[in-house]
Amino acid sequence: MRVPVGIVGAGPAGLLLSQLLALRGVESVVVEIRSRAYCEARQRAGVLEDGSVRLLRQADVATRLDQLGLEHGGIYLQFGGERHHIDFRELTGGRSVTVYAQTEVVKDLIRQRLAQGGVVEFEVTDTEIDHLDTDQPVLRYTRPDGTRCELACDAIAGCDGFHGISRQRIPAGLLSTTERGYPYAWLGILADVPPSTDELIYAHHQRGFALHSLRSPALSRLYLQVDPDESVGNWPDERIWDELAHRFELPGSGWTLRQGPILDKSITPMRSFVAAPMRYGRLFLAGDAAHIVPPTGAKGLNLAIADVAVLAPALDYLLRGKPELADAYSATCLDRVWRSTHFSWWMTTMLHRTPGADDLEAQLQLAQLRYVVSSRAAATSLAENYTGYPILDL
Ligand code: RFL
Ligand code: PHB
Repeated sequence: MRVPVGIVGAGPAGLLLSQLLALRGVESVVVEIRSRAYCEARQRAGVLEDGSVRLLRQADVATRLDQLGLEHGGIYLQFGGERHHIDFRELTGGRSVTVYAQTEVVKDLIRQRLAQGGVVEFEVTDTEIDHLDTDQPVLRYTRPDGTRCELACDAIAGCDGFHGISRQRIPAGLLSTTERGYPYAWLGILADVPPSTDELIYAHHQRGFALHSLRSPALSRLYLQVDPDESVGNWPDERIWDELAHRFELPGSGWTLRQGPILDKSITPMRSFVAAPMRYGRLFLAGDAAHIVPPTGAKGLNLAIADVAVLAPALDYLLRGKPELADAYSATCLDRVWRSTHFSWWMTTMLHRTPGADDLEAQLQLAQLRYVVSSRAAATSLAENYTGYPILDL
């Protein structure tokens, strides 16, 4: 079978690429190793930049986002027993972010692709990509019923996340990778309790970082810094709530953390990773397949969306014999990727406790935090980075 674009992975990058291509009249097939239910339930990101929201609207997948997304005009930074508001709207001339779960973005995209006759093959096995140095790369996979399929493509998009197969297909000598692991992880919970805050709280604490986020007026999402080799089994619900309450405590303020049933619990390692170039012949990498940022700056999902906003027109033109945008794809994306990599590293190292670090480090973090909340220039820099950089219009 022939298809113009084969897409590996039905995460936000692969699904949105398929949708953006469809709007340009370019057909694609998305193949995914997991089930639809699994993809729609995997708890991950929650913060969309303005540019991401605009792009999802242009892609015709924002009806629920516009109904249920919660616009947020700032964050709190908490340290040394004080909580400070950073007002994004005021600092950036009106920019904000929207809290809307990645699970919902994925549900919206899957529903729209299938309703419009798009092909998304779930629960495939043995995905292979081949003939990448020709103009006719091949995507092979096995359907759940055992049928082996082979697609002759004009281009393949590797949107299969950090652990996927696509990046591995780029010859080692042609790919440079830059990586750092951090000596901590995040224990994340989804809790059936209304948020205890009107804006996200990023808290620096001697015992480690904590983040209070949310999913809806009725659901809270919270994170705790834990050791990288920590297991969920060591964290019964009561221990999690005690630790969260301690790290968010504001003596004398009357503020308390509401507690409720924990619906989901998981531990995420933290790393910065960039692979370059994001292209080899007719294979194009997008999203986590090419780069990972620690979640502290809320950039991973937004980067995946920004990549495919560049990739869709690049592929459309490439297929019509105009390779200029495809040739510029990697460099165009890497600019934003490195800016987000720096911002995420900066937020992460400013807010987390490094095990074994000396007192100088903690004092430097506090000095930086005091600077951010007292200097308009420093606060504006944080606000500008957090709310994001412009995304290409379709
Ligand atoms: P995904 O979502 O990992 O999707 C890749 C898909 O490819 C499939 N796959 C394969 N399919 C076929 N054949 C194979 N051989 C395959 N191998 C893998 C996988 O099953 C999967 O379905 O990557 P994508 O699309 O690039 O999207 C990236 C985002 O998921 C990620 O960057 C964000 O979730 C990161 N992130 C955050 N980003 C933000 O912008 N804002 C946030 O607030 C934010 N918070 C977070 C986060 C990530 C977290 N975790 C758990 C990593 C919070 C957390 C806790
Ligand atoms: C989330 O809501 O999951 C979230 C929010 C902000 C972050 C990371 C994750 O920096």
